[in-house]
Amino acid sequence: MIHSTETTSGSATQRVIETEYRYGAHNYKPMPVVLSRGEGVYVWDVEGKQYLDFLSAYSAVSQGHCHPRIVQAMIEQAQRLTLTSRAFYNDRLGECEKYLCEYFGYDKVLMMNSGVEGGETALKLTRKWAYKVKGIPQDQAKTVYAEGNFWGRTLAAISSSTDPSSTNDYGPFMPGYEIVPYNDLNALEDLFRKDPHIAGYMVEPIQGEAGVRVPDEGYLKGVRELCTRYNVLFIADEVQTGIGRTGKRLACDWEGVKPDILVLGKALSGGTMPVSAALADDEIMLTIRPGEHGSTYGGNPLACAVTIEALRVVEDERLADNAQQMGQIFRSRMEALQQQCSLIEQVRGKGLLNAIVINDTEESPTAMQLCLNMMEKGLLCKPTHGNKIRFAPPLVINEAQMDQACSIIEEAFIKFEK
Ligand code: IF1
Repeated sequence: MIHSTETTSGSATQRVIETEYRYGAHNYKPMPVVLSRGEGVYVWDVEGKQYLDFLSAYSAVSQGHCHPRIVQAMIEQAQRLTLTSRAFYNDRLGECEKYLCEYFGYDKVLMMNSGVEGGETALKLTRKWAYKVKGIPQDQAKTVYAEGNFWGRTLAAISSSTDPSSTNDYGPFMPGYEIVPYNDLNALEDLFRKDPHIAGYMVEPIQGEAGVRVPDEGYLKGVRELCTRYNVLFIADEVQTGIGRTGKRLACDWEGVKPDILVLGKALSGGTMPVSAALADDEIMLTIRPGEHGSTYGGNPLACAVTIEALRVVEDERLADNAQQMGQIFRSRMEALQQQCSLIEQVRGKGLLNAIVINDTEESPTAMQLCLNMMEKGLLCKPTHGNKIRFAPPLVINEAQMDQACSIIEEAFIKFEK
């Protein structure tokens, strides 16, 4: 039932956990900490204890908690106009669309809210394009996904999932899907060659949920080449990897490739509200005409104001470069730790999207025990798939903070090893 550890015996924490447990659906099992404030890389719990946040709300809070410039943009816009729907124009959307298109290098953008809606938009665009441009017969279009993919929780998204905990008892699923092993260009080409009805391949440049799986160098370039050769759309899900997280503006920039459809979310709003976007050039984007797709909140003026400021912060504070540098420090410290710690099977990641794979089964409680221990020492993270721990702090982290974090992680591993 409810986790109880030394750190949660405090009554404020326990009360909140019990209320959630009583009144909230049990669709999550959070770490036993109740947060009430955040600033930069730090968060504080209801008991007043300070932590380094090494999850960043699954990479959404890249600009740091409550970034003053983003919060200010949010307040100013909130006092002026928050929502018009798309029945009317608002005076912020066009400006934000222009900024996004110029920033990422596409003709057009379609703004939505959650990341999964960005992915859904990409998929709908792909199907429209399949029928109107590629000439696939009606209802025959197929889309391909990588094994271990994660793009959200809707039925369209889980229909591509290979993780039973996402799909169990949710069927029937979306037709027209194919699964291909990740990081396997030959398998992808076999699929493309066999099936002329394939319209798109949606892929994460680094698989987040799968435990930060980094493909071989050249994979994204290979995907780009195959997609071009077989006239298949390359859809990059950069909801988690985008906007500086991996040390470049986009993870695709590491291999200098441009996807046909780019999906963004999470850090697009600096963790203040759900904002997502699908970007593409006209040949693709203009296949959707008025009335054929949308959302009440998509492209709302509040989201637009926040998005522009969130991206400006990434530029002005050179957060991608910082992610690259801090990530290098992190991985070299953890690789050194691995030398003296048989518990660590692998250290992997790029920029500030990293994971440690524990040398144990997925059922083992080791990773959770390590995370609880780090939590006690003032660092927050969470296991994924049982034996992997993801480390993804806000990109604003500085060297002293990274040093402190690495020390906490090292202590936890060394203590456990003994
Ligand atoms: C949950 C993990 C991360 C994503 C990619 C789209 C979406 C996500 C690459 C959808 C969302 C989340 C959602 C969150 C847990 C989480 C996650 F733990 F599953 F593995 F980040 F790594 N594409 N990722 O990672 O975005 O609709 O949620 O805004 O509990 O579902 P969303």
